[in-house]
Amino acid sequence: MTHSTVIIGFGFIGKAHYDCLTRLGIPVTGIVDQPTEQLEAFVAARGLRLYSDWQEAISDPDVQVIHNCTPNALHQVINSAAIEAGKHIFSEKPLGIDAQETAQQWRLAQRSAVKHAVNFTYRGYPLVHELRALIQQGTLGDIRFIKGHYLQDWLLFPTDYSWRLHANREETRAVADIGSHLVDLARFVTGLNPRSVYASFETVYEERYLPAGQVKAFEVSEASSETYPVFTEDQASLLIDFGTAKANFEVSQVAAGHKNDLFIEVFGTRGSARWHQERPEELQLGFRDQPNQTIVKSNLLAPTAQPFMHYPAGHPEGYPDAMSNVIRTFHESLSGGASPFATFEDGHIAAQVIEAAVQSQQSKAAVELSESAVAS
Ligand code: SOE
Repeated sequence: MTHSTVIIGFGFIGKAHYDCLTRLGIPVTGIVDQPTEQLEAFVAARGLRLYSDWQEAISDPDVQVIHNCTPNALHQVINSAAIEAGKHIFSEKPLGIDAQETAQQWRLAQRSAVKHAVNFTYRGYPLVHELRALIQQGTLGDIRFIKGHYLQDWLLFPTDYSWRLHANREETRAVADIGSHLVDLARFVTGLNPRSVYASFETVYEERYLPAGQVKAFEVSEASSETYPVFTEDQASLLIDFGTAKANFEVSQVAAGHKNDLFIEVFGTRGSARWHQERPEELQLGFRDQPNQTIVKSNLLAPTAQPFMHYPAGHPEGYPDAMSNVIRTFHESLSGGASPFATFEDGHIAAQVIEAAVQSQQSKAAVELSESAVAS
C-alpha cells in the first residue's frame, strides 16, 4: 500500500527525495516551496498541488506522509506539527538544531502512533549492511577502535556560499551537517552507543563574501564584495568514547580535494573493516592471520544486505540508490516492513553528540552524554 506524500522544501535535497519517491512508485501529491515560475511549471506538468505554506499541507486530510526537506532551523516546528496532525514524518537531518529540540520531538514521537525517520542516507548502502552483519556475526571479534572522517571541500574558499553558513552561534555546521552522519554510521554498524565526547572546532573563515546573484546548490557562484560573519565551525576533530571502543573522527567542509569523502574503519580483536562512501561497492577486510580481502557487491552478500542492492554485481549503485533505499524502508514500515532506518531516537542521539561536542569545545574537556543516549 502506498501513502500520499508531500515534500516540504524543494531545494537540492527536496528534489532528491522527489526522484527517489517517484522511482519507488510512491505518490507525491504536493510540494511546499516559494512559487517560482519554474516550480509552478514543474508541478503543473506533473499534476501536483503547490501549497502556499507548510501549515496548509500538514492540515490537508488527504496527506498521510510528510517529507521535511527544509533548512535545519525549521525541522523541529514542522516535524512536531506533522506528528500532532497524525502524519508520518520523514525528516532531513539534523533532526533539530540542538538536543532540546530533538528530545522534544523524540518524546512527541513516542507518544504517537506515527512512524518517524531521519535521513541518515548512508544506512542505505548494501556494503554498510554487510559490514553490520559481519560485526554482528563476530568476524572482526570485539570492536575496540573506530576511525573515521567526513571531508568535503565545497566551502574551501571564502567566496563559496551556502545557506548553511548563516547558522547562528547556537548551531553547529560541519559537525551537524556531516559529522552527524559519521556518528550515526558508527552506531549503526557497531551497535555501540556514544558515552562521552572531546572536541576541537575551528572556523577557518570568520568572515565570508555574499554571492553576487542567485546560488544553485553545489555550483560555484560569483561573489560580491559584501561580507558577512560566520559563527560556526569549518572543521572539527572528535574523540568519542563508545564504551568498549574508542573513536577518532575528523570532519571538514574545507578539506581541499575531498568531495564527499565519508570513510569509516572499524577495528576488532580479530580483524578490521574499511568502507569508503566514494567507493561504496567495496568493503575491505584486514587480518593478521589470513590474507586481507575485498568484498564487492554481489549476490553473495549477507541476506540483510541483499535487499539494498538492485542491480547485479559490477553494475555500480550509489548515493541516489542509497537514499531511495532509506526512503523505501521507511515507507515499507508504514505497511509493517521491519528493515532498519534511523528514527527520531537516532536523530536525538546524534544531536546529543553534537551538543556534547559544542560543550567540549567551549570547556576544553570531555563531556559525558546524558543517560538516555547510552541506554539503548
Ligand atoms: C552537504 O554537506 C551534504 O549534502 C550534506 O548535507 C548531506 O547530508 C551529505 O549526505 C552530503 O553532503
